[in-house]
Amino acid sequence: MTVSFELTARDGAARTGVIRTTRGDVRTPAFMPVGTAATVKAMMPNSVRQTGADILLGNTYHLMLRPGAERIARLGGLHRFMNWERPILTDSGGFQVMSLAGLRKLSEHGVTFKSHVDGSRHELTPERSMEIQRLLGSDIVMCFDECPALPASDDEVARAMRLSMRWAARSKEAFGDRPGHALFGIMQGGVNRDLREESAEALVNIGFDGYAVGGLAVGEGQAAMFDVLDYAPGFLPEDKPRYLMGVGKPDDIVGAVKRGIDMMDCVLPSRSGRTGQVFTRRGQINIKNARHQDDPRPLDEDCTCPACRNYSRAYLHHVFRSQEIISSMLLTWHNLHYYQEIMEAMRQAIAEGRFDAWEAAFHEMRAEGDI
Ligand code: PRF
Ligand code: ZN
Repeated sequence: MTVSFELTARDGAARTGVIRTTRGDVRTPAFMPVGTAATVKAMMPNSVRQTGADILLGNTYHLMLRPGAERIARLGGLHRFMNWERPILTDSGGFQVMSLAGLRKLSEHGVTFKSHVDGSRHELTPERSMEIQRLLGSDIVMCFDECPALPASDDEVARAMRLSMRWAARSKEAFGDRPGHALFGIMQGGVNRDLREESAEALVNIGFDGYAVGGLAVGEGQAAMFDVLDYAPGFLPEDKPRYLMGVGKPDDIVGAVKRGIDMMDCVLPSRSGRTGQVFTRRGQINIKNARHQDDPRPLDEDCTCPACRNYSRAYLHHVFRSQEIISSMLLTWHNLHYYQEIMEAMRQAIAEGRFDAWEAAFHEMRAEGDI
């Protein structure tokens, strides 16, 4: 069996459908919680599933450094290692090397770098990234690419994009033929329309099971990102999933889906859960704020997550201030639950042809303030 994608409805540029994998279906548009170090921090896997997640994201970079891809393979692969039997998509490592590792050296061959864990030296190439993602047992493998931080000159963005396209060809060659596993290409090209088009054409010529829009949410701002998303998804095949990497806030996600994106991932709901930032239908709450200390209300009256069903803002404020572990657990659960609720609402709205009305209500609810 192969990985397949079935589109079931469209509404404007927005789409809904399902990616079928040997480990289960992924309903799109999909939000993928981030499980960088073989755990979605502060959450048990069955709890992540209860929030409505169909698929998790794992990271080549972190897992190759600790505990090591060969070790995970010996222990039965990443799914078994972390006790998540559903689909896993793994990022290829280049982006994390550029944002986390020390002393990097980039060449045509790949990138050498110093581990942020213990300072040891490592190399990642398209070939080694494919090997690591195979050892992990990833269901959706990402090409090895280079993502420049913005702002960058057109020359720099073009150089990184063309290198990424040569690496995409090497990734495909090294990936080989692996029934049941998918390989996604990654478009680069910054905020330059011509470069985005050139990148899409190069990827489509190589041929992938899905296509990511990389190189966004790296400092350009939401307006510039939406400008790119107004045309970039249109350069990609209609019948393959489109994945916007590393995005974003709730309104980024809604704007991306409106423009034809099918999948996203972001650390924001889980990381914010640990820093006391809470996302709700009515906007953001910082639970650390003293105004919550006597508040008997839940975070969101209508939310059905355990944090909202069982606890007051006063309690959540108290355990956050006391640095109790349950604070991270409850706030992460709420944030992931809220993100998945947005995804489900969008899937239904698209299926019923009322995405614009849903989007207007989404923005109106947040504009009312007073949360
Ligand atoms: N490439 C890869 N991973 C990524 C990105 C990218 O461009 C981004 C950009 N937002 C996040 N994660 N491989
Ligand atoms: Zn909640």
